[in-house]
Amino acid sequence: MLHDIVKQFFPDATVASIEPYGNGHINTTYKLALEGRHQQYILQHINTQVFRDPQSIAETHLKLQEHLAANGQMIEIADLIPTADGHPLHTDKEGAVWRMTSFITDSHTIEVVEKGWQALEAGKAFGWFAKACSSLDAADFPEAIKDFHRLSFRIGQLNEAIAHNKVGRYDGVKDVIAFFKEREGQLSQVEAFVDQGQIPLRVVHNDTKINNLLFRGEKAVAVIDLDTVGQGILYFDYGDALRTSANTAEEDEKDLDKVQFNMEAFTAFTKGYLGMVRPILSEHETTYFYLAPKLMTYIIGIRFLADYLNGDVYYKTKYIRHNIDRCLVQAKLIESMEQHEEAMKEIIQDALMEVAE
Ligand code: ADP
Ligand code: GN1
Ligand code: MG
Repeated sequence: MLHDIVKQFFPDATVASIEPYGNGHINTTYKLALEGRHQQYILQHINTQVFRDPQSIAETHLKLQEHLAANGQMIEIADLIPTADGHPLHTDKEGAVWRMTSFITDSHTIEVVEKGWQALEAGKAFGWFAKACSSLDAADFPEAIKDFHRLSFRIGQLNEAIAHNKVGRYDGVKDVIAFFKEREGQLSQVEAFVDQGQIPLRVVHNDTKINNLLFRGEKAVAVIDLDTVGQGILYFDYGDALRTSANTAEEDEKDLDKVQFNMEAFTAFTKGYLGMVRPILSEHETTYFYLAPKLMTYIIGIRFLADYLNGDVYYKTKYIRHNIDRCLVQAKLIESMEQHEEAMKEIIQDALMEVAE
């Protein structure tokens, strides 16, 4: 079956190997090797429950490819490989949608940042991506998923999940819900600030977790998982990247004692990121940078919680409590960030001064 899909893209090639690959939570990903070719490929079954308009994400990919190639490309993105008859995606007889991209040669992902250089490289790479996209018009890049990082929308989804209590898990997570409810007010300020137009809408990545970045040796070389690229604000990318890059443990670590917000990684990432984006920042845009990691960790935390309450219908899970384990890690990270809030503000200020000098 997978071989038939490959034929749509490479009719004359013979498959040498095709294996499930990576740790994505949304699409189904395979690494593909063809006989007689050094170049390898990534074949993905697109999750069309999540991405309702796959053609538009393919168009975004092609627009980005063109734009970044014209921007002295420091960081790569994978090439979208069309089908043999020239379509950017293949839809099979069952209606499943498939995408082929080039495998970034000799690359690997990191799940947990263990060294300062990894965080610095990640900051520079995502910062470069933001800067390179800053000349694009956000109006040409609608969100792939509406209100993807809108806090009030995500809170609404959580409230619905609580009200329906579809699979009877509510009683077991009342304390976790209370933890998130206590913090709603403070974080809502950021959304109001955005709605008042105080900070610009840009073209951003919208899913900058650390395993959406590829390393080769000690260099970050490619930004991947471009499905969510579209309108958003820099806080989304800076915050979501730190949620994972400055977590001392895995996103689903069961031993919460191992989960801390890693200030060394935070500092290195911040220097790398702000060093890149400083020239494009507008007057008010720096105001809430320090809250961005907490905002994004909160948003993803309540999305895991809502999915747990809904019976695990959105994220891929490996066992029954997987989503709640992920959620508890986000809560622990938020507590740890709160302890470091003043230091985070100072480090951001210092990084901004450093690059301004
Ligand atoms: P998902 O949306 O499910 O997260 P991704 O596009 O992030 O899917 O792909 C899942 C994983 O596959 C990535 O974390 C990475 O390990 C690997 N991967 C994806 N695209 C490439 C690529 N072009 N080159 C090398 N590895 C890739
Ligand atoms: C999903 O696709 P992936 O695994 O890189 C999700 C992100 C979440 C992340 C949490 C389209 O990212 O928003 O932050 O899981 N992507 C989508 O790990 O929902
Ligand atoms: Mg991914």
